[in-house]
Amino acid sequence: MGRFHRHDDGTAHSHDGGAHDHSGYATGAQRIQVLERIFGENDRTAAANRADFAAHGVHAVNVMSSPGAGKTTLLRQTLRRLDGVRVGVLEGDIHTSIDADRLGGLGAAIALVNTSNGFGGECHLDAPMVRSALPRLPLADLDLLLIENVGNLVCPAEFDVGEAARAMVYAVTEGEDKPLKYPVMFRSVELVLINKIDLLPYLDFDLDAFLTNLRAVNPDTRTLRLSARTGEGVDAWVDWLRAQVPAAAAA
Ligand SMILES: Nc1nc2c(ncn2[C@@H]2O[C@H](COP(=O)(O)OP(=O)(O)O)[C@@H](O)[C@H]2O)c(=O)[nH]1
Ligand SMILES: [Mg+2]
Repeated sequence: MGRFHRHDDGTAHSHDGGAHDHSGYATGAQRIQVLERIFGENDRTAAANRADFAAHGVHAVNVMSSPGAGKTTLLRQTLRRLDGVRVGVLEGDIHTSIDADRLGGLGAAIALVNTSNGFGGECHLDAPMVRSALPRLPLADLDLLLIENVGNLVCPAEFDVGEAARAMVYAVTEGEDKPLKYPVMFRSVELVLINKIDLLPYLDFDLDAFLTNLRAVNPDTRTLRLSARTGEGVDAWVDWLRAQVPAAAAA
């Protein structure tokens, strides 16, 4: 199902595009029915996930980015700082356990979802994949669930997995133009973590131009600047997380 994409207007298309369609669905009407079924199933399962998170008092945050922007590095820094908060990590990875292994030993319950296991090597997590991992997480004993999505600036934005909030990591090495090129992703998040600021002296990244592009597609999103490498600015992100977990904030 990763081939299909939903647009903001509710329509959808496949990766292949109209000219070379290998989907096997001959007519537009038949195709739209299939897409409606796929997204309908996803949204129903997302609602079930959301209900389970709420029932257990778990605040779920979907963390997205392109590959290599620094999600796992930031989550390592985050887990070290979240004392007093009972944290779980749902690690989405196409094939390996590399990231799940990197996050071990820091006090968080971790559940790995390989999207290639029976899911076809998907470029994103969807709600059924997240649901499949819930039995492996001690939801009753968690305050916060950090979901590391598969690295991709397109597909993850289009699948509700039942999260309460969405954040994305954006590395300054990715240039200023990506909000304009991938508006669905940038529009879908309430927080953009501008990462790798330790590299700014070596780059020609124009932060003001990036922020202008970001505002053009999402005027409401918050931004924080940080370096998951040096730890600079990470506390503000951790404060943002704590503020969303009332029990932990009070502790
Ligand atoms: N210089 C620098 N490198 C970083 C920073 N954050 C992550 N990296 C590096 O970027 C690469 C990809 O990071 P990773 O956390 O695996 O990204 P992910 O694919 O989004 O999970 C690794 O080599 C990290 O060490 C940062 O703030 N500054
Ligand atoms: Mg990672």
